[in-house]
Amino acid sequence: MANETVFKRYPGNPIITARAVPRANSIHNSAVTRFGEAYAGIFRVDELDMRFTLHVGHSPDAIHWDIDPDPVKMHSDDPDIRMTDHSYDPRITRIDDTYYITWCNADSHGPQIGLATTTDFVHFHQMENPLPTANRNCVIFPRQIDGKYAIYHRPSDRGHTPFGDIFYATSPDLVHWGCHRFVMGPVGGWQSTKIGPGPAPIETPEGWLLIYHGVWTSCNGYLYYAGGALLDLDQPWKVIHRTRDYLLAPTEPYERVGDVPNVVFPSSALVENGVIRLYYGCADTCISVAEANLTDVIDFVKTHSF
Ligand code: BMA
Repeated sequence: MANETVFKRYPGNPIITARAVPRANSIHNSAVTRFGEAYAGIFRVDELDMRFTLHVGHSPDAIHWDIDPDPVKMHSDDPDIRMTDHSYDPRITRIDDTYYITWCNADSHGPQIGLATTTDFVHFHQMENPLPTANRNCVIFPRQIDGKYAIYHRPSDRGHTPFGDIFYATSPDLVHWGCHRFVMGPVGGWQSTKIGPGPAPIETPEGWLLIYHGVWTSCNGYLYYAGGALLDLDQPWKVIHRTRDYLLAPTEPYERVGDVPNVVFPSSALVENGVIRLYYGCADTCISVAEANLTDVIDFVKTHSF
Protein backbone atom coordinates (compact mmCIF):
# COMPACT_ATOMS: atom_id res chain seq x y z
CA MET A 1 0.00 0.00 0.00
CA ALA A 2 1.39 3.33 -1.03
CA ASN A 3 1.93 6.07 1.50
CA GLU A 4 -1.07 8.38 0.95
CA THR A 5 -1.74 11.90 2.17
CA VAL A 6 -5.24 13.30 1.59
CA PHE A 7 -5.61 11.83 -1.91
CA LYS A 8 -6.91 8.26 -2.11
CA ARG A 9 -6.15 6.39 -5.29
CA TYR A 10 -9.07 4.90 -7.19
CA PRO A 11 -8.88 1.13 -6.63
CA GLY A 12 -9.32 0.49 -10.37
CA ASN A 13 -6.19 2.47 -11.33
CA PRO A 14 -4.89 2.90 -13.90
CA ILE A 15 -8.21 3.87 -15.52
CA ILE A 16 -6.83 4.37 -19.06
CA THR A 17 -4.04 2.48 -20.75
CA ALA A 18 -2.75 2.19 -24.31
CA ARG A 19 -5.41 -0.45 -24.95
CA ALA A 20 -7.94 2.40 -25.32
CA VAL A 21 -6.56 3.48 -28.70
CA PRO A 22 -5.39 1.05 -31.42
CA ARG A 23 -2.32 3.05 -32.42
CA ALA A 24 -1.27 4.04 -28.91
CA ASN A 25 2.11 3.25 -27.44
CA SER A 26 0.91 5.02 -24.28
CA ILE A 27 -1.79 7.43 -23.05
CA HIS A 28 -1.00 9.75 -20.18
CA ASN A 29 -0.90 13.43 -19.04
CA SER A 30 -4.42 14.33 -20.21
CA ALA A 31 -7.28 16.70 -19.44
CA VAL A 32 -10.94 16.07 -18.63
CA THR A 33 -13.94 18.27 -17.93
CA ARG A 34 -17.63 18.18 -17.17
CA PHE A 35 -19.50 18.37 -20.49
CA GLY A 36 -23.30 18.59 -20.30
CA GLU A 37 -24.56 15.64 -18.30
CA ALA A 38 -21.37 13.66 -18.93
CA TYR A 39 -17.64 14.27 -19.35
CA ALA A 40 -15.26 15.02 -22.19
CA GLY A 41 -11.50 15.05 -22.41
CA ILE A 42 -8.46 15.66 -24.53
CA PHE A 43 -6.01 12.80 -24.29
CA ARG A 44 -2.30 12.68 -24.97
CA VAL A 45 -1.57 9.66 -27.15
CA ASP A 46 2.03 8.73 -27.89
CA GLU A 47 1.49 6.74 -31.08
CA LEU A 48 3.27 3.66 -32.43
CA ASP A 49 5.55 5.88 -34.52
CA MET A 50 6.11 8.08 -31.46
CA ARG A 51 4.25 11.06 -32.81
CA PHE A 52 2.50 12.71 -29.86
CA THR A 53 -1.13 13.48 -30.75
CA LEU A 54 -4.25 14.73 -28.98
CA HIS A 55 -7.49 12.71 -29.09
CA VAL A 56 -11.01 13.54 -27.92
CA GLY A 57 -12.67 11.24 -25.39
CA HIS A 58 -16.11 10.99 -23.83
CA SER A 59 -17.30 9.31 -20.66
CA PRO A 60 -20.56 8.93 -18.75
CA ASP A 61 -18.80 8.78 -15.35
CA ALA A 62 -15.26 10.18 -15.86
CA ILE A 63 -13.84 6.70 -15.21
CA HIS A 64 -14.80 4.68 -18.31
CA TRP A 65 -13.64 6.50 -21.42
CA ASP A 66 -14.33 6.11 -25.10
CA ILE A 67 -11.39 7.71 -26.90
CA ASP A 68 -11.41 8.59 -30.60
CA PRO A 69 -8.83 6.46 -32.45
CA ASP A 70 -7.99 9.45 -34.67
CA PRO A 71 -6.32 12.67 -33.53
CA VAL A 72 -8.25 15.91 -33.12
CA LYS A 73 -8.51 18.04 -36.24
CA MET A 74 -7.92 21.69 -35.43
CA HIS A 75 -9.03 24.52 -37.71
CA SER A 76 -7.44 27.93 -37.80
CA ASP A 77 -7.79 31.10 -39.84
CA ASP A 78 -4.09 31.03 -40.72
CA PRO A 79 -2.37 27.97 -42.29
CA ASP A 80 0.77 28.78 -40.31
CA ILE A 81 -1.10 28.02 -37.10
CA ARG A 82 -1.25 24.27 -36.70
CA MET A 83 -1.07 21.43 -34.23
CA THR A 84 2.35 19.79 -34.46
CA ASP A 85 3.23 16.09 -34.42
CA HIS A 86 4.69 16.64 -30.98
CA SER A 87 1.57 17.81 -29.15
CA TYR A 88 1.33 16.78 -25.52
CA ASP A 89 0.22 17.47 -21.95
CA PRO A 90 -3.14 19.20 -22.63
CA ARG A 91 -5.04 21.20 -20.01
CA ILE A 92 -8.72 22.22 -20.24
CA THR A 93 -10.45 25.23 -18.70
CA ARG A 94 -14.11 26.06 -19.04
CA ILE A 95 -15.22 29.70 -19.07
CA ASP A 96 -18.98 30.08 -19.63
CA ASP A 97 -19.81 27.67 -22.49
CA THR A 98 -16.37 27.64 -24.08
CA TYR A 99 -13.62 25.14 -23.35
CA TYR A 100 -10.06 26.45 -23.67
CA ILE A 101 -7.39 23.89 -24.42
CA THR A 102 -3.71 24.56 -23.91
CA TRP A 103 -0.97 22.04 -24.63
CA CYS A 104 2.68 21.76 -25.49
CA ASN A 105 2.78 22.28 -29.27
CA ALA A 106 6.45 21.49 -29.80
CA ASP A 107 8.28 21.88 -33.11
CA SER A 108 11.88 22.20 -34.27
CA HIS A 109 12.20 25.41 -32.27
CA GLY A 110 11.41 23.56 -29.07
CA PRO A 111 8.39 23.30 -26.80
CA GLN A 112 5.74 25.99 -27.30
CA ILE A 113 2.23 26.43 -25.98
CA GLY A 114 -0.72 25.76 -28.27
CA LEU A 115 -4.18 27.23 -27.64
CA ALA A 116 -7.55 26.20 -29.03
CA THR A 117 -11.23 26.60 -28.16
CA THR A 118 -14.25 24.38 -28.58
CA THR A 119 -17.86 24.41 -27.47
CA ASP A 120 -18.78 20.89 -28.58
CA PHE A 121 -15.58 18.77 -28.64
CA VAL A 122 -16.19 18.28 -32.38
CA HIS A 123 -15.04 21.60 -33.82
CA PHE A 124 -11.79 23.06 -32.56
CA HIS A 125 -10.51 26.52 -33.39
CA GLN A 126 -6.78 26.88 -32.96
CA MET A 127 -5.45 30.33 -32.15
CA GLU A 128 -1.98 31.84 -32.29
CA ASN A 129 0.54 30.21 -29.94
CA PRO A 130 0.22 32.49 -26.92
CA LEU A 131 3.81 32.53 -25.71
CA PRO A 132 7.28 32.55 -27.26
CA THR A 133 9.26 29.34 -27.34
CA ALA A 134 10.43 27.71 -25.15
CA ASN A 135 7.60 26.96 -22.76
CA ARG A 136 6.19 23.60 -21.70
CA ASN A 137 3.24 24.13 -19.33
CA CYS A 138 0.34 26.56 -19.49
CA VAL A 139 -3.11 26.60 -17.95
CA ILE A 140 -5.88 29.20 -18.19
CA PHE A 141 -7.76 30.46 -15.14
CA PRO A 142 -11.50 29.61 -15.08
CA ARG A 143 -12.52 33.26 -15.00
CA GLN A 144 -11.06 36.59 -15.98
CA ILE A 145 -9.06 38.46 -13.37
CA ASP A 146 -9.25 42.24 -13.37
CA GLY A 147 -11.00 42.06 -16.76
CA LYS A 148 -8.34 39.91 -18.42
CA TYR A 149 -7.72 36.26 -19.26
CA ALA A 150 -5.02 34.86 -16.97
CA ILE A 151 -2.59 31.95 -17.15
CA TYR A 152 0.07 30.18 -15.18
CA HIS A 153 2.92 29.09 -17.43
CA ARG A 154 6.37 27.59 -17.19
CA PRO A 155 9.21 28.84 -19.41
CA SER A 156 11.56 26.07 -20.46
CA ASP A 157 14.43 25.33 -22.80
CA ARG A 158 14.55 23.14 -25.90
CA GLY A 159 15.41 19.96 -24.06
CA HIS A 160 14.30 18.15 -20.94
CA THR A 161 14.76 21.30 -18.89
CA PRO A 162 16.75 20.94 -15.67
CA PHE A 163 15.08 24.11 -14.27
CA GLY A 164 11.67 25.75 -14.17
CA ASP A 165 9.66 28.46 -12.39
CA ILE A 166 5.93 29.19 -12.62
CA PHE A 167 4.91 32.61 -13.99
CA TYR A 168 1.58 34.42 -14.26
CA ALA A 169 0.50 36.43 -17.32
CA THR A 170 -2.64 38.13 -18.61
CA SER A 171 -4.27 39.00 -21.92
CA PRO A 172 -7.23 41.14 -22.99
CA ASP A 173 -7.98 38.96 -26.04
CA LEU A 174 -6.21 35.55 -25.68
CA VAL A 175 -3.74 36.69 -28.38
CA HIS A 176 -1.56 39.35 -26.78
CA TRP A 177 -0.02 38.20 -23.50
CA GLY A 178 2.03 40.22 -21.04
CA CYS A 179 2.43 41.43 -17.46
CA HIS A 180 4.47 38.31 -16.69
CA ARG A 181 4.93 37.94 -12.96
CA PHE A 182 7.08 35.41 -11.15
CA VAL A 183 4.91 33.16 -8.97
CA MET A 184 7.17 30.50 -7.48
CA GLY A 185 10.21 28.40 -8.26
CA PRO A 186 11.87 25.21 -7.06
CA VAL A 187 12.61 24.75 -3.37
CA GLY A 188 14.15 21.84 -1.45
CA GLY A 189 13.35 18.17 -1.64
CA TRP A 190 10.89 16.70 -4.15
CA GLN A 191 10.41 20.12 -5.83
CA SER A 192 14.07 21.15 -5.97
CA THR A 193 14.75 20.81 -9.73
CA LYS A 194 11.71 22.34 -11.43
CA ILE A 195 7.98 22.89 -11.00
CA GLY A 196 5.08 23.45 -13.40
CA PRO A 197 1.36 24.20 -13.18
CA GLY A 198 -1.04 21.24 -13.37
CA PRO A 199 -4.85 21.47 -13.62
CA ALA A 200 -6.71 24.76 -14.02
CA PRO A 201 -6.58 26.69 -10.73
CA ILE A 202 -9.57 25.99 -8.48
CA GLU A 203 -11.25 28.99 -6.88
CA THR A 204 -11.79 28.54 -3.14
CA PRO A 205 -12.56 30.96 -0.28
CA GLU A 206 -8.94 30.49 0.83
CA GLY A 207 -7.46 31.49 -2.54
CA TRP A 208 -6.72 29.83 -5.86
CA LEU A 209 -5.79 26.20 -5.27
CA LEU A 210 -3.08 25.25 -7.74
CA ILE A 211 -1.97 21.64 -7.96
CA TYR A 212 1.45 21.56 -9.54
CA HIS A 213 4.17 19.08 -10.37
CA GLY A 214 7.52 19.19 -8.66
CA VAL A 215 10.65 17.40 -9.82
CA TRP A 216 13.78 16.35 -8.07
CA THR A 217 16.85 14.80 -9.60
CA SER A 218 18.12 11.56 -8.13
CA CYS A 219 21.32 9.80 -9.14
CA ASN A 220 19.07 7.88 -11.55
CA GLY A 221 17.14 10.72 -13.21
CA TYR A 222 14.06 12.86 -12.63
CA LEU A 223 11.21 11.94 -10.25
CA TYR A 224 7.83 13.74 -10.57
CA TYR A 225 5.51 14.53 -7.63
CA ALA A 226 2.32 16.54 -7.09
CA GLY A 227 2.12 19.44 -4.66
CA GLY A 228 -0.40 22.18 -3.92
CA ALA A 229 -0.42 25.92 -3.34
CA LEU A 230 -2.96 28.56 -2.36
CA LEU A 231 -2.61 31.89 -4.13
CA ASP A 232 -4.19 35.29 -3.71
CA LEU A 233 -7.56 35.54 -5.48
CA ASP A 234 -6.95 39.07 -6.83
CA GLN A 235 -3.18 38.90 -7.27
CA PRO A 236 -2.55 35.25 -8.19
CA TRP A 237 1.21 35.71 -8.43
CA LYS A 238 1.22 36.01 -4.61
CA VAL A 239 1.67 32.66 -2.84
CA ILE A 240 -0.19 32.32 0.47
CA HIS A 241 0.70 28.69 1.25
CA ARG A 242 2.70 26.06 -0.57
CA THR A 243 3.18 22.42 0.35
CA ARG A 244 6.46 21.31 1.87
CA ASP A 245 5.23 17.68 1.90
CA TYR A 246 4.03 16.33 -1.41
CA LEU A 247 0.35 15.56 -2.08
CA LEU A 248 1.11 12.56 -4.28
CA ALA A 249 4.31 10.65 -5.01
CA PRO A 250 5.14 7.86 -7.45
CA THR A 251 4.80 4.82 -5.22
CA GLU A 252 2.51 2.34 -7.03
CA PRO A 253 3.99 -0.07 -9.60
CA TYR A 254 2.14 1.71 -12.47
CA GLU A 255 3.67 5.02 -11.32
CA ARG A 256 7.12 3.55 -10.82
CA VAL A 257 7.43 1.50 -14.01
CA GLY A 258 6.83 2.74 -17.54
CA ASP A 259 8.34 4.68 -20.42
CA VAL A 260 9.58 7.29 -17.94
CA PRO A 261 9.78 5.74 -14.45
CA ASN A 262 8.74 7.43 -11.20
CA VAL A 263 6.29 9.97 -12.59
CA VAL A 264 2.98 11.25 -11.27
CA PHE A 265 2.02 14.18 -13.51
CA PRO A 266 -1.18 16.00 -12.35
CA SER A 267 -2.88 17.53 -15.38
CA SER A 268 -6.60 17.78 -14.65
CA ALA A 269 -9.11 17.99 -11.81
CA LEU A 270 -12.88 17.65 -11.51
CA VAL A 271 -14.48 19.34 -8.52
CA GLU A 272 -18.01 18.18 -7.82
CA ASN A 273 -19.99 18.18 -4.55
CA GLY A 274 -16.93 19.21 -2.55
CA VAL A 275 -14.83 16.32 -3.88
CA ILE A 276 -11.81 16.76 -6.09
CA ARG A 277 -10.87 14.02 -8.53
CA LEU A 278 -7.29 14.47 -9.65
CA TYR A 279 -6.27 12.97 -13.02
CA TYR A 280 -2.61 12.28 -13.41
CA GLY A 281 -0.27 10.64 -15.86
CA CYS A 282 1.66 7.65 -14.55
CA ALA A 283 5.21 6.93 -15.67
CA ASP A 284 4.45 8.44 -19.11
CA THR A 285 2.41 5.30 -19.78
CA CYS A 286 -1.16 5.42 -18.42
CA ILE A 287 -3.72 7.57 -16.56
CA SER A 288 -4.95 7.29 -12.98
CA VAL A 289 -7.33 9.10 -10.63
CA ALA A 290 -7.05 10.01 -6.97
CA GLU A 291 -9.82 11.56 -4.89
CA ALA A 292 -9.99 13.87 -1.88
CA ASN A 293 -12.36 16.26 -0.15
CA LEU A 294 -11.56 19.75 -1.37
CA THR A 295 -11.53 21.08 2.21
CA ASP A 296 -9.05 18.36 3.24
CA VAL A 297 -6.71 19.37 0.39
CA ILE A 298 -6.95 23.02 1.42
CA ASP A 299 -6.25 22.11 5.07
CA PHE A 300 -3.31 19.95 4.02
CA VAL A 301 -1.79 22.76 1.95
CA LYS A 302 -2.21 25.17 4.85
CA THR A 303 -0.82 22.85 7.49
CA HIS A 304 2.01 21.25 5.51
CA SER A 305 3.44 24.42 4.00
CA PHE A 306 6.77 26.12 4.57
C1 BMA B 1 7.90 16.49 -18.84
C2 BMA B 1 6.98 16.30 -20.00
C3 BMA B 1 5.89 15.39 -19.55
C4 BMA B 1 6.44 14.12 -18.94
C5 BMA B 1 7.43 14.43 -17.90
C6 BMA B 1 8.06 13.19 -17.31
O1 BMA B 1 8.96 17.32 -19.18
O2 BMA B 1 7.63 15.76 -21.09
O3 BMA B 1 5.14 15.06 -20.66
O4 BMA B 1 5.42 13.40 -18.31
O5 BMA B 1 8.41 15.25 -18.45
O6 BMA B 1 8.68 12.45 -18.31
